[in-house]
Amino acid sequence: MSTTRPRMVRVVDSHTGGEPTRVVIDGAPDLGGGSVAEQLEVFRSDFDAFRSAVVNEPRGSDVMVGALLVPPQDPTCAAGVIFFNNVGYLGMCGHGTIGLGVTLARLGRIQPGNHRIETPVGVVTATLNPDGSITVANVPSHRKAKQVRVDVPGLGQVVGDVAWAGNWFFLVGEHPWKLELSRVEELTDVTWRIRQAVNSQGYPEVDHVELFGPGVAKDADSRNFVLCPGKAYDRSPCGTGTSAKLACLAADGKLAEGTPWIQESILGSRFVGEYHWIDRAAGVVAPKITGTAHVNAEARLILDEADPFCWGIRT
Ligand code: PYC
Repeated sequence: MSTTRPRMVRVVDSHTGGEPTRVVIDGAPDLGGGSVAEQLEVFRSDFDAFRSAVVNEPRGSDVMVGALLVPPQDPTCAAGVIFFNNVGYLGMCGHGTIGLGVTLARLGRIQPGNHRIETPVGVVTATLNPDGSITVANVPSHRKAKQVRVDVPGLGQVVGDVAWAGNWFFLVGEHPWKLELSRVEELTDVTWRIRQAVNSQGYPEVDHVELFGPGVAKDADSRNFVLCPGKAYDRSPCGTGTSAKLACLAADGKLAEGTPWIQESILGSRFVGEYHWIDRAAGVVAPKITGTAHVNAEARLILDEADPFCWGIRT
C-alpha cells in the first residue's frame, strides 16, 4: 500500500461529432511557462507518463484526445493548449478545439465571440457562435506534394496528396474502398499500410491518412475516413484533416474561396469548412471549420501510485 496521497486531476469530457476530447482543467504538471511549443517539449520529455495516465486505458481509450490547458505566451490569447493522444502529441486538433470551446463555455470561462488560442504550431481562433457551434480558424495550411505514388505492400500503387494543416496528412481520393462504418477494420488496415508506405517512401512526417469518397447525406460534399497516429480512426471528419482537404481543393481550383464545403465523417457527423487565400502563389490558405460538441462528463481522475496501471497502459 502506497503512503503517497493520490493525485487528483480534474477533467471535462466532450465529444465532437463522436470524437472524444478530455480537457484537463486542474492537477496538471507545471510546464514552466514560455511558448506553448516550448511547454510541449517539457511535457514530452518530463511528463509523458501524465499524458498516458489521462488518455490511455484503463481511464481512457485509444480514441481519446487529451487537451492540456497551459498559460499562453501570446498575451492576446485566452488560453494555451497542448493536444495529445494514445501515442504522443498533436500539433493542432480541430475537433479538440471545438470540444475545448464548449468546455470553456460550460465552465463560464468564455462568452460568445472570438477567442485566440495558442497551440504548439501557432495561434488559432475559436469562435463561440450564438447557436453554440464553434468555428475554428486554423493555422495556415498548404499542400506540399501532389499526386504522390506509393507502392503499398498487399495493395499495389496508391496515389495521394501530402498536406499540412496543423498535422501532416496523406489524402487519397481515388481508391476502391467503401467508406462505411461496418468496414472500419478493413479501412484501418489499409490506411495503416498506406501510412507505413508513405513514411518509408519519402514522407516520414505524415502521421494521418485520409480516404475520401462521395457524401452520403444529399447536401454533403464528401465523406472521409481518417486514420490517426495511434491507429484509432477519427469519429469526426477531423478538423485538421478537413483543413488539409481545403488546401488541396484550393490548390486544384476545385473550390472557390469562401464557398462552404460539407465534410462528413465515417459516422455521418459533419463539419462545414471554407477557406481564404493567404498566399495564392504559394498555395497557402486560411481554413475555417465549424462544428458542434457536447460535454458528456466532468470527473476527477485519481492517480494513485499503488495502482499498477496508474500511468496508463502504454503499448
Ligand atoms: O480534428 O484535427 C482533428 C483531429 C486530429 C486528430 C483527431 N482529430
